[in-house]
Amino acid sequence: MWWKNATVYQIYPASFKDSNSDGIGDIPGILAQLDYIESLGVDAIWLCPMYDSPQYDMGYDISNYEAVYPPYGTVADVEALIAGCHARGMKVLLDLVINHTSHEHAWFKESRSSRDSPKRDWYIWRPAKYDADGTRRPPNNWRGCFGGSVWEWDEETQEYYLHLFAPQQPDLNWENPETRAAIFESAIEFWLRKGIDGFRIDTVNMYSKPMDFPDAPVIDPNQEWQSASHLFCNGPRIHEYMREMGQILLKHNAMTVGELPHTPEVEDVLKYVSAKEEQLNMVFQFEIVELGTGKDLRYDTVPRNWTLPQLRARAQTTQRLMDGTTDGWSTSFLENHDQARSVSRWGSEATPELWARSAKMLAMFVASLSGTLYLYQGQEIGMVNAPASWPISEYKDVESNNYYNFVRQSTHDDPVALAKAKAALQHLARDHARLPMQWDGTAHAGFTTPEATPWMRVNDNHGSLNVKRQNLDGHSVLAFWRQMLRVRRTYPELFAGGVFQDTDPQGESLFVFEKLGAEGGKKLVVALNFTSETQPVDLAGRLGSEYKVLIQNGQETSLDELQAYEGRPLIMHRTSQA
Ligand code: ISL
Ligand code: CA
Repeated sequence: MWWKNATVYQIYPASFKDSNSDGIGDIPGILAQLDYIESLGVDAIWLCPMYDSPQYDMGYDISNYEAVYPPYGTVADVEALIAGCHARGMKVLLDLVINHTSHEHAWFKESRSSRDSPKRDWYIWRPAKYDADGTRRPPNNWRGCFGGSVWEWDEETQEYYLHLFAPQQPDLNWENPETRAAIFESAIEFWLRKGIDGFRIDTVNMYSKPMDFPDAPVIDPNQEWQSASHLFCNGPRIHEYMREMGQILLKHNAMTVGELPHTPEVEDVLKYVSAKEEQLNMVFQFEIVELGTGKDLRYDTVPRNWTLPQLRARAQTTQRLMDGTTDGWSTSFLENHDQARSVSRWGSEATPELWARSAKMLAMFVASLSGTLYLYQGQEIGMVNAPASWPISEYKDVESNNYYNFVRQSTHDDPVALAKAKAALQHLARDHARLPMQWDGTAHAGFTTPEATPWMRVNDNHGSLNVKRQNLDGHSVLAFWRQMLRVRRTYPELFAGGVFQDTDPQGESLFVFEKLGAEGGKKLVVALNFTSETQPVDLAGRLGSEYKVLIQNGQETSLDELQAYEGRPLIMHRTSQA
C-alpha cells in the first residue's frame, strides 16, 4: 500500500503553468514543472479535472470523459504526463466526477431530447407540481450546493431534471444499472487502461438519492429553498454502489480517495473506508476546513469565526478513525481548490515574519496528523488569499457569484449585508485557491508571459512571494516544506501513522498533541502556538531526558515558551516520561 505514508500534490490545471501564452494553465505546463514537483518530495500528483467541458464549474461539468479540454491539451499530453510522473517514481491520480455530467454531455443531450429517449432514465426527470392557482412548482424544496432549487425546468419535454450543483451539471441516475456500467467504462476504465494509479472521487456520497424526493424540513421560513444535504448525502443505496465500483477499482489495483462532505460521524465515515468493505481507501472529511464557515450557508459568517478548542475538537474527530481501533484510513489536508488559503484562515499575514512562521507552523500541524497527506499547489510557498482591495468582479467562481447575487437580491443591495458578504468571500471563497501559481517576480508571476492575460488575476504580492525567490532561500517556507516532508518520511509510524492524543483540548492558544507509536517505541510531541504572541508552555514536564527536536520554525529552543506561531515536533521514547 504505497499510499498510506504518501504525500499527494494537488494540481489545478487552469492555474498551475501556462505553456502557450493563452492565459490558461495547461498539461504541457505541468510537464515542464515535474522536476519542481519531484523536488518537493511528494509521492503522487492529483490532477483536478482536465476533461472536455464547457467550464461552468471549472471542469467539474464534464462533456466527454474520454477527451481533454482543448486549452489544457490532448489525451496524448496526459499520457506524457503519466509517463513523466512514473519516470520520476510519482503516481498519478485523476479526478473522477460521476455524480453529474455537463448538460453538454452526449448522454444528457440524448436524455433531454424526448421523454421516450432510451437515455431518458440516465438522468433524473420528474413532473412539475402545481398549486391550486396553477403556479408550477418543482418536485421538492431542496436547495442546491450552489444555491437555488436543485430542479431545472425543461421547456421542450415539460419536466424538471435534478442538479445538486449548477443547472449545467445534471445528476446522473445511478439507479439505472446501464448508466452505472457506462460511467464505469467511460470515466473509470478508460483512464485506468492508460496507466493511472487511482482517483480522487468527487462528491462520493451523493450518488444515491431518496427517489421519492421528500421535502427537506423548513429551517428558514423566509427562504424558498432549504438545506437538504442530509437527504442527498449517504443515501439508501450508496454502499451498494460503492462496493460495485470498488470491485472495478480493486481489479486495477487503483487507489481511491473520496470526497465526503456532510458526514461528521466516525461510524458513518468508517462504512466507506473500512478495509474489509472494499469501497474506498480513504476520504476527505470536512470538519477542519469547514470550521468558521456559516452553519446553513457557507459564506454566511464573519472572518476568523473560530476558536482553537473548536479546531482541536475537529482535528480529534478526523483522527479518531486512525486511533488503532478501526480498520479505516483517512487523510490530512488544510487546502484544496475549494478552500481559501490556510495561512489567511489560521495563520497571519500581519508581517512577513509572522506570515512565514505561521505558514511553517501550519505545515507542521497538517503534516503531523495521521492519514495520507495532501498538499495543494502554492501551499508549499505559503500563498495567501487575494487582497481585500480587489473588487468583487475579480471573483470568478460560480459558488461565490451565486452567493453574492443571492445576498444582493435578498437584501435589495443593503450595503451592510453586501460588505459582510464581501468580507466573508475575501476570507473563504473558493477563488483564492485558484489564483495563478506564483513562480517568479515578473509580470503575472511567470504563470504566463507578460503580454498574456491570465484567466484569473495574479496576486499583487508575487514580487516577494514566489517559488524562484524561495528556492534561493534556505529558510523559506518552501525549504521548510521540503524538510518537513523528509522528516515525515523518516518517521512514518509517528507522522502518517501513530495514535493522536490531544493533551489539553480546552487550550485556547497552544495546540499541544502527542502521536503514540507502538508500545515500547517512540512518541511524538507536537507543540504549536496558534497566536501572534509568545506563550508560556511546560515542555520540560512532558519530555524525558532524551528527546530530539526534529524541525523548528523559530530561533528559540526554550522549553518554557513558544514564540508567536512557533511550532516544534519533538520525538522521544514512549517510556522515558519525565
Ligand atoms: O456540499 C457542499 C456544499 O453544500 C460542498 O461541500 C460540496 O461537497 C463540494 O462543493 C463538492 O465539491 C466538489 O464538487 C463540486 C465542485 O464544484 C467542486 O470543485 C468539487 O471539489 C461539483 O462537482
Ligand atoms: Ca495555455
